[in-house]
Amino acid sequence: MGAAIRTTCAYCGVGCGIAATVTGERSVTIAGDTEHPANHGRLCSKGTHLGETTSLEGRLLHPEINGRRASWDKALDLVAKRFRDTIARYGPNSVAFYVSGQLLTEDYYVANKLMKGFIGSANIDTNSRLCMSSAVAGHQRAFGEDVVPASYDDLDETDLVVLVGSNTAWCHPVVYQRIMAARAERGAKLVVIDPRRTETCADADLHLAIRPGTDVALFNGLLAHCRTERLIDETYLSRSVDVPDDFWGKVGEGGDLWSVARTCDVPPADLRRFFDLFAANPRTVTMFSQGVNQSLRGTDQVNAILNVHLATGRIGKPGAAPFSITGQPNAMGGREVGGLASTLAAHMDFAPENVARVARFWGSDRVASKPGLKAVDLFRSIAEGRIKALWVMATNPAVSMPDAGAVRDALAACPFVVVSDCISDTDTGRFAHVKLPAAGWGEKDGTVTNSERTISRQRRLFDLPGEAKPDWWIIKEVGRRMGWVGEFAYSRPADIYREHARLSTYGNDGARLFDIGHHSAIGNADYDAMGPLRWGEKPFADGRFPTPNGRARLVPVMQMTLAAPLAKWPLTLNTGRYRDQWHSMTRTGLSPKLGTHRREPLVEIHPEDAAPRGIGEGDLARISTPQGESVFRATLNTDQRRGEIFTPIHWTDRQSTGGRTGLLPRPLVDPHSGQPGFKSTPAAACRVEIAWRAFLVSREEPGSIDALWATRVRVANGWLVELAGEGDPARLIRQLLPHGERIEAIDAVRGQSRHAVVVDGRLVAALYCSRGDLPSRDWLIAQLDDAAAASAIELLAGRPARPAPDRGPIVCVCFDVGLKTILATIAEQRLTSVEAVGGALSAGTNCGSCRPAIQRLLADHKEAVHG
Ligand SMILES: Nc1nc2c(c(=O)[nH]1)N[C@H]1C(S)=C(S)[C@@H](COP(=O)(O)OP(=O)(O)OC[C@H]3O[C@@H](n4cnc5c(=O)[nH]c(N)nc54)[C@H](O)[C@@H]3O)O[C@H]1N2
Ligand SMILES: Nc1nc2c(c(=O)[nH]1)N[C@H]1C(S)=C(S)[C@@H](COP(=O)(O)OP(=O)(O)OC[C@H]3O[C@@H](n4cnc5c(=O)[nH]c(N)nc54)[C@H](O)[C@@H]3O)O[C@H]1N2
Ligand code: SF4
Ligand SMILES: [Mo]
Repeated sequence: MGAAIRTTCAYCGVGCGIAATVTGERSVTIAGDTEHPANHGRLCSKGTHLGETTSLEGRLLHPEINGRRASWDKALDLVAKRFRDTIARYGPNSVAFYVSGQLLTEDYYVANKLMKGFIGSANIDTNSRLCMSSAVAGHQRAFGEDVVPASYDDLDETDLVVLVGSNTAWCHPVVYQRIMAARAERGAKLVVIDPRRTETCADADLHLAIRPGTDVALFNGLLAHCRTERLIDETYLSRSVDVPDDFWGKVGEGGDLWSVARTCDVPPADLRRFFDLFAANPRTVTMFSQGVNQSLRGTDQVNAILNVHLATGRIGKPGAAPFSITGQPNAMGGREVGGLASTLAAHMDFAPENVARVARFWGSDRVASKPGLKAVDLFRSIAEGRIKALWVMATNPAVSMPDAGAVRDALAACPFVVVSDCISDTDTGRFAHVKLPAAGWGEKDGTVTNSERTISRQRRLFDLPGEAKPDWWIIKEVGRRMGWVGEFAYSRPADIYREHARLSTYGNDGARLFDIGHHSAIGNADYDAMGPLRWGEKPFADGRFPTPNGRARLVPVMQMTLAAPLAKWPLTLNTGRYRDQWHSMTRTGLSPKLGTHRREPLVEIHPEDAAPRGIGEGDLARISTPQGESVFRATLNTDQRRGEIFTPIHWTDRQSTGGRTGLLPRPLVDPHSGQPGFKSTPAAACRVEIAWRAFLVSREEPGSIDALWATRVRVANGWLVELAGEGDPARLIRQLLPHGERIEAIDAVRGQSRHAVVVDGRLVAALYCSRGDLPSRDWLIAQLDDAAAASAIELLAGRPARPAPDRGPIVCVCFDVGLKTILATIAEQRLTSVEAVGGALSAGTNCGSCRPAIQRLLADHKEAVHG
């Protein structure tokens, strides 16, 4: 066992530092890096369980051409040739790259340079278009440059945190823990603005469950209130901010408290409380993410927030800032290299002087001179046959693009599709002519930049498996084979990082804040040893902004009138994330621990919307939109607003039959940023009539399942598949059960059957099918353990002869503590704090991701007891 290697978490934009100790060929123990400024040693459930995802299960280990293994030489030559030929025949805009905030900065830089610098097209867009392009566009409009003027330190110094459209407790858990610490230590206040009551609201002072899409009205209302209350910082405005002539007239319209409350559909007293909290606490951090960005008016919503901060001078000061928090581990690094189709490179746009500068720097006379196609338009162009060769890297657009069905059609129609991924069978990979095996987390080496502009190293822990190669290597090899040998002569990530640093400072006489010129000549050893480093220490602290006149701008934005619901599509579909899964589950889906938090994709629906549709708790519901339909298990709760439903984005074709969200959202985008409005799609819901339901517990992962509904997650020693269908399940059951000794009980009259398959005394699979209830899954899953020794009678009963108490769904995945256990202990021991629950059960004392859930259980209990 070697010394711990310092690296950065694979997942979210918090960018936590990890101390990883390699313990075997593909095994590693993970601890938080106590010296990393992003987390000071903390990790959430996903980071904590990274060690469960480093096996080679499901990995793509060799290049493939048309599904057959091929050598790297053949595959790279083919990619270079097809791109070259397509460009020769149809011009540079007939090809495209679709890349990702999950590439390292070095990978991203090379991809951007190849497309914009040498192919000569800006048709390189990234999944960050779906994620934060509205924040980028909002920053550019207000500040002149895409700079996030906040850092996590601000959370330690602020008196008020406003979370807008952000389920921080689940999606940025370590930042959430930092907010909790600020509350405990300094009494900082917390306001959450989200149409849903999420776990992030568990410990909030105030939750405003606004009508979706009314954030502009809310923040314009707040601004008008600030004006009435004389909270506008006139000195700051006159020194640092341009205010358009008609600004106050425009944003003040409809600004009285009652009409804002009506538009946002919140109690006026709650709104008043928010305004008062804002007035009382000049040190305010407003943190926002997808509830703001993923909207047809995302950019305006961003500017509505920025306006309030600029007008009250709450920016560039300790504890006061608007804070767009990034999603992916290197979303920010992608913005720095300029990987969006709408930017050129190193925070430069396509102004002629920038194009000339970058052309000089890269030594190319073909640098793209205008923006390329943004993601939704890019896939539409593929469908229309205008783009004829596409290279997808580190993203799964067949799942994550809006109207994913149409995206699949486009991929199927595209004459040449290359997919670089570490996983062999992804929904997008199924459309690839060439698949290239990329190095994954723990194998690659380079840098990422997190939400607060801190650049950290990801370091290699394992040897490259099979023939996998780092993305930067793959891209530069294609560049060289397309004819640009000297321009892509990198032999290590440090070579690329130095060039990236030089470009950031090249001809940059302070015009761009992004400048890491001090790393232009960093040596290989220093790069290897590099610690975390934040660029732009305190942006805008001097009241100067990177615009031509040095002043920021207030942008007059207006609340758009919301369309009335359509008769055929009376509901609004909101989509988002689960705490313990990451996007299309290619990696978190490998972890049994992470599989315990949510085992199925659920549709959350208000009881009063469910009742008239005959949908009950646990029923299957079909959600349809004009784009497509999918099936989810219904869960009824009043955390949802009436008229709104919520589904998770994680399950794919690979993981399910039927339970996919990606097919549903409409492909409409924000006019400024091109970001899709994923959070509100007109939808309908109905109950699905099923003849039977079943579940399968199995050591081996089953192949694709031909049932009405089947969704799977990883469990300890195997898989759990939930199934439901019409007609007679007998044939499907035969297909799903592996060979071995069968123990069976079939009750045809009651429509029940139970099957267990045993090989050498070990349970290899169990399938329970019924018209009604099914036994608990947990005990059966535990029987996959080699040490388990259940009798045939117990296996058929689906429970032990002397049953242990039912723990309920697992809340704390680190210590396997169930909901029912926690509730019982709270009641028995009269516990009143998360700490006390931790003391009694250990729950919440490791990674802390479940602390908001425990908080919520305590609150529910208190309500139940005190009425
Ligand atoms: N566990 C986990 N963590 C992740 C990820 C993951 O896949 N899993 N992905 C990472 C990535 S890439 C990203 S981008 C982030 C996303 O992080 P978040 O933005 O926190 O996550 P989401 O669940 O997409 O949506 C946030 C909230 O926006 C709310 N919302 C919907 N409509 C509106 C509206 O009109 N106004 C307001 N104010 N709110 C609205 C939704 O109800 C939802 O609760 O998470 C990152 N972290
Ligand atoms: N309905 C709806 N849709 C959404 C969203 C939503 O809220 N609602 N959110 C959107 C947002 S914010 C985002 S960020 C996207 C995310 O959507 P995607 O980017 O499609 O999601 P991932 O599953 O993370 O895809 C990453 C892929 O890269 C692979 N990979 C991992 N590491 C590497 C590597 O180092 N190299 C290579 N070459 N491959 C690698 C993984 O195996 C995986 O297949 O989804 C968007 N789509
Ligand atoms: S908050 Fe969790 S997922 Fe995000 S970087 Fe930290 S450990 Fe990783
Ligand atoms: Mo994202």
